[in-house]
Amino acid sequence: MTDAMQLAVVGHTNVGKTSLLRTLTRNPRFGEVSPQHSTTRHVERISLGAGQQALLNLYDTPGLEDAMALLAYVEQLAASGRSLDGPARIEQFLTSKDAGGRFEQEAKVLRQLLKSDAALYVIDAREPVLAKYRDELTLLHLCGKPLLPVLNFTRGPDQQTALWREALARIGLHAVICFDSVSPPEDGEQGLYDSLALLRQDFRPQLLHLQDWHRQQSRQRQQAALLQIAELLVDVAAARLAVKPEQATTEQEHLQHWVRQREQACVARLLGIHAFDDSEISANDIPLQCGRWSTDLFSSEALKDAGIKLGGGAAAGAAVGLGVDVMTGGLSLGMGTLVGGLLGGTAQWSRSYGKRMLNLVQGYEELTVNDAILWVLQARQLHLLEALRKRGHAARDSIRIDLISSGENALCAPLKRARSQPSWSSLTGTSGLHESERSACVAELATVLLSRLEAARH
Ligand SMILES: Nc1nc2c(ncn2[C@@H]2O[C@H](COP(=O)(O)OP(=O)(O)OP(=O)(O)O)[C@@H](O)[C@H]2O)c(=O)[nH]1
Ligand SMILES: [Mg+2]
Repeated sequence: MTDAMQLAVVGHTNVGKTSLLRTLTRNPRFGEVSPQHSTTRHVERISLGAGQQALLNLYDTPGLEDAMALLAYVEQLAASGRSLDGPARIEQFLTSKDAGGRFEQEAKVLRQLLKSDAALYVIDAREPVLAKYRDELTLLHLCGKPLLPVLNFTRGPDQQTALWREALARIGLHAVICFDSVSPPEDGEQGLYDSLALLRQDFRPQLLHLQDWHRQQSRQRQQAALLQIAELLVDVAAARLAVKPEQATTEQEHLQHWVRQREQACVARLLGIHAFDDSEISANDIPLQCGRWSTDLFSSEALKDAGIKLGGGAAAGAAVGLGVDVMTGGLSLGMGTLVGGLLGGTAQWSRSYGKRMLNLVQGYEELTVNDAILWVLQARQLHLLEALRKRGHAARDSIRIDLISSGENALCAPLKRARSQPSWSSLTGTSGLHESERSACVAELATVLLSRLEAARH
């Protein structure tokens, strides 16, 4: 078994060290994050690895506050004795009285760095390159460990990335990573591990392994999420309630309520798959509120958000607040077809349609969820999936979703198939929930959804 790489995360106070660790480990509950200075008071470890094997141990450290004073102190200690190299000077400081006193926080950082294989030096890229940061870097350099500067807060308008790159290059730090912990770049982790592997070739196998593991995890998350969305859509497309005309209004509300809850369950599962906690999202406004959509599914806003034009047909029906199609024997199918069907259908045909035909003949109406609503559900869930994929686990604001037109509004083949299988819906049937044709339909739909996602990404 190979040894895990030990990586310290260091830097000035309040630059986002703990936030970076939350994003790198996809753990929104790691450590404490706040806008106050000196939030992290102790070194804390968190590991990344494939299965049981830790490949990378990351160490969160307290923020450096007064590097200027500490550097002067270290220089003064060195001047009073024999000449020592950098790490020996830091060791000398760590055994001094002040390492347990006024420089206690700084001592924790330097002690951890001496024990580590390398460090990420986190920078708030909105800050100018001040003397205090140069002193921090001089002190950290004394430990003799490779430093990889990570520019955080790079998504804002007032960042000084170019100035930082220039200043870092002047002290020999040429490999610099831009990694905003709230909106990390696509493949940001891969770039970070590539740079670390250049700084520490001896840990290259662990870092390559970690990259593979990350890619695999990301594929698994996507597949699990697409299957959840496909389950939702099949469940809703297949739902079919047979009601007496006088119960139609109440049952319509019942159907809408069930669909809303079913959508919420899918949102919760997508958040879970991506390790986001819905209580963490309580500060959200638009469009997710406390993990719930703020726009009602059965509203014209939801249709517009999903890029559905409010023309005629299904979309217009959904827009006036129904979202439910009502089918009656006389309206949707000729009586002759119905009766002929009942008499002459095959066993398979009778199972799918026989009961429905009987319902219609016996004066029942059938309620189904409108095509436009299915389309809104699909668009909302796919957009949510994309937003979650790009969201850092340090993010504390609302989940923002860029709703774009989803192209054609026609139902794909697996959904059309689900339409005629009421027993596939958890609302109206239980008998068909575990049928292999249903599972095949869900899997096929997940593949269609993946191709739609990939087309939208390009
Ligand atoms: N917008 C934005 N905010 C961030 C980012 N990174 C951190 N923050 C915020 O900055 C503040 C400080 O973040 P922390 O992660 O606590 O910083 P730290 O470096 O660990 O701070 P100390 O432990 O006090 O040294 C928090 O309010 C974070 O939410 C970022 O990339 N973008
Ligand atoms: Mg911290």
